[in-house]
Amino acid sequence: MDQPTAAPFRSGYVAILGKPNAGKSTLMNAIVGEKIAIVSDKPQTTRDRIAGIFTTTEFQIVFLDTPGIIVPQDRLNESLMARAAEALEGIDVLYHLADATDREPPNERLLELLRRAKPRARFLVINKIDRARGDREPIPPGIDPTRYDEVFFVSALKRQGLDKLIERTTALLQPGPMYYDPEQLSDRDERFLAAEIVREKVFRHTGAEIPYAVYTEVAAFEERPGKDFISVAIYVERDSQKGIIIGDGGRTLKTIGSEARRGIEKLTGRPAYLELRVKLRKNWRKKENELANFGFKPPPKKGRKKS
Ligand SMILES: Nc1nc2c(ncn2[C@@H]2O[C@H](COP(=O)(O)OP(=O)(O)OP(=O)(O)O)[C@@H](O)[C@H]2O)c(=O)[nH]1
Ligand SMILES: [Mg+2]
Repeated sequence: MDQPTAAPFRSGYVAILGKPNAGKSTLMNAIVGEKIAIVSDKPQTTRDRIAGIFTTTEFQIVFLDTPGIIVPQDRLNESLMARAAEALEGIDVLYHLADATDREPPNERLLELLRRAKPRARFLVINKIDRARGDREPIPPGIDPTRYDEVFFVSALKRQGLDKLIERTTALLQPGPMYYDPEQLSDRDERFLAAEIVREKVFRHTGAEIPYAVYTEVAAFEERPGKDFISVAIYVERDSQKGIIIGDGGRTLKTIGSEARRGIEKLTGRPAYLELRVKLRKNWRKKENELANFGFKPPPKKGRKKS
């Protein structure tokens, strides 16, 4: 029987916001203890708001990983910034994640979002301290630590400083419901995550503009006895990009495929057969209807009053 004195269950939302490549997805994965969000050494890897869920018997924290904030130059990026902004609504704690080795101040759009967010607490989380030089303060220029409720120095990669960060976050949670099943680690399903895993391998095995020209989508995901059958379409915007992804004698695509299959099997815990098809969607990043087909909504119009 429950002890009458037991503390109530507590829960809350934490958004992780910062520049591209700061390590937001790495941090979320490290806390949740599972690879939820894809990670790469190239900026602008994350394209969506993705929840990672951390549950114990006493509390549940829903972490929201977001696309890295830039001053957008095209429609796709406008849409990504809108997705990041949406993640800030109704949050309890905001982590501003900054890279200890960054020598540039935050950009205008990041400052604007930091101003606009109304969390109950703001944490400045300085990441990659494993790479910071000992002879200088590892806080990037243009960031004033006194504007935050607390400051943390962590390494998401080496899992340093995370216990204290979680402890302080937990202390701020209020009594609340269990939003997700305790076994659930993400708000995204296996289909979404499988397409993301393929995109991560494209990021890893191609260079220059190719990663940004790619969109991946699951065409089939069938749980079969013995082996799941999964088919993923890799869309590119120019015909020449097809050849680069396929590679000499199909070598690049083969590597992408076998690494992605292993990643998907790790995620689902079931053996899988993975089929990849490279397809052309001419200039999809420049076309409003193609962007909409891929789920990238136009950003909300500015200056319009809410009815
Ligand atoms: N040395 C070091 N590298 C890190 C650390 N955290 C992340 N990285 C690396 O930084 C790169 C970017 O990591 P991501 O987690 O993809 O960064 P992100 O902020 O999610 O990037 P976007 O999704 O593009 O906004 C990857 O190569 C990571 O391995 C850290 O604590 N130390
Ligand atoms: Mg990311």
